[in-house]
Amino acid sequence: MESGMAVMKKKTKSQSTVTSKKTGKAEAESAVKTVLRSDCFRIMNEDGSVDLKADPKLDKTLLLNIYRHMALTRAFDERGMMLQRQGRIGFYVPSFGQEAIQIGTAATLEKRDWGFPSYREPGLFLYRGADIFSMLCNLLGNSGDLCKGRQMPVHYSFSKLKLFSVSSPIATQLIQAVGVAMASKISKTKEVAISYCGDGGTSENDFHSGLTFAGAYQAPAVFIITNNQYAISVPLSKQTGAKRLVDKAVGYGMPGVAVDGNDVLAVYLATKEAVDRARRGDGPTLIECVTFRMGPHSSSDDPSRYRDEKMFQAWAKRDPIKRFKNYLETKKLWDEKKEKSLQEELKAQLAEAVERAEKQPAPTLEDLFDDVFSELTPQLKKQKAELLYEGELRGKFENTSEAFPL
Ligand SMILES: Cc1ncc(C[n+]2csc(CCOP(=O)(O)OP(=O)(O)O)c2C)c(N)n1
Ligand SMILES: [Mg+2]
Repeated sequence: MESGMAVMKKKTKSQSTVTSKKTGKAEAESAVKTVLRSDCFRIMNEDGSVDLKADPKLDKTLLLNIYRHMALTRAFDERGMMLQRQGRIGFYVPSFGQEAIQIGTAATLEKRDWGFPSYREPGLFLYRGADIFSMLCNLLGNSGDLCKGRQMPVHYSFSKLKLFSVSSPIATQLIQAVGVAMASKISKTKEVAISYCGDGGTSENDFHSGLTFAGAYQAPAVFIITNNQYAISVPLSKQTGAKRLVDKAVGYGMPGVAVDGNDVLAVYLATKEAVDRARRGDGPTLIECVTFRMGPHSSSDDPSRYRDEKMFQAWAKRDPIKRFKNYLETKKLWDEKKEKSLQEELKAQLAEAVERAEKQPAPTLEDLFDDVFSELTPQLKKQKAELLYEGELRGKFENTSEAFPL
């Protein structure tokens, strides 16, 4: 079966006639170089090779765990897109090409720290140990979902892992993170709050409010901007007049670092320094991770209408997983045999979880009324009785599969 990435690529190619402005290969290459600015901190060269003098010599177990979770995130995204294309789920948001940012940052956190992801960070959940079965049940909206199917797909919620529920309105998670960080400072627990938003998210008031408070109160917070060049179809050039998103840090009185977001070692080191600084009581940091959104905005989007295929090809050469694999191979920590066995293991793990998740029954109609009020209001009691009566007339679990795709 073709991978989700391959499917996206093919689709883009066949529809590339829609693109109004064509870029030559060389132009695309130079456009990538302009985006991956020279001020971006990086450890690995674009082919994955590393100047051994600059090798951070991270622990072998950590390196392999990072690689495994980057591969798992890719496999999960591919599975999510395939399930959506097959009509088995209604909606999915892939994070293709952004694995280094998700896993490189997640790997710096301790168990006591807090994560406030956007909808494009499945890897943060996976690295913190979220159960794949539960994540799939969220996508299916069934009774195995911890939110009993009452959230949108990809809006995971794992409070036990100290990961806040994903919210759709962009950048709202930043002010939530700052609130938790300020609580940590007041109660001296040394817990750090990390939050994520996109380049588009930086235009939101919540970005401004969050960073203003964090700067003023020196909250132990780390802000990750995943600058993937697009907010749905809106390119970065239409998002801001700023030359670099990281420059916004100055206005909020905090240090800012720009990182090559396709270099997992650089992402890890920059975030680790920021997390350590926050834990020491030295305040917040803004990190701009520069990358490219390799997939569509969501399963409902068709990027070939506003992006040139050649940009995709130029960025594919800097694929963060390929790049890190090359590094591990150079250090004799990885080879094709290990790769094959990892891919087979991930495939089997996902297939088994999908099979189990699809067998979970739908949530009950009663579930709609739970968990909001300790006692239902008279109006809700009336609505519940009416709905249950209607449910009985129709058959409680009517087939709603015709309703997809959304
Ligand atoms: C407050 C708000 N405005 C608009 C939207 C619609 N919307 C959903 S995603 C998105 C683009 C966000 O882009 P970016 O922050 O760059 O994140 P990315 O999707 O690239 O990860 C928009 C405008 C929304 N969800 N919330
Ligand atoms: Mg974006």
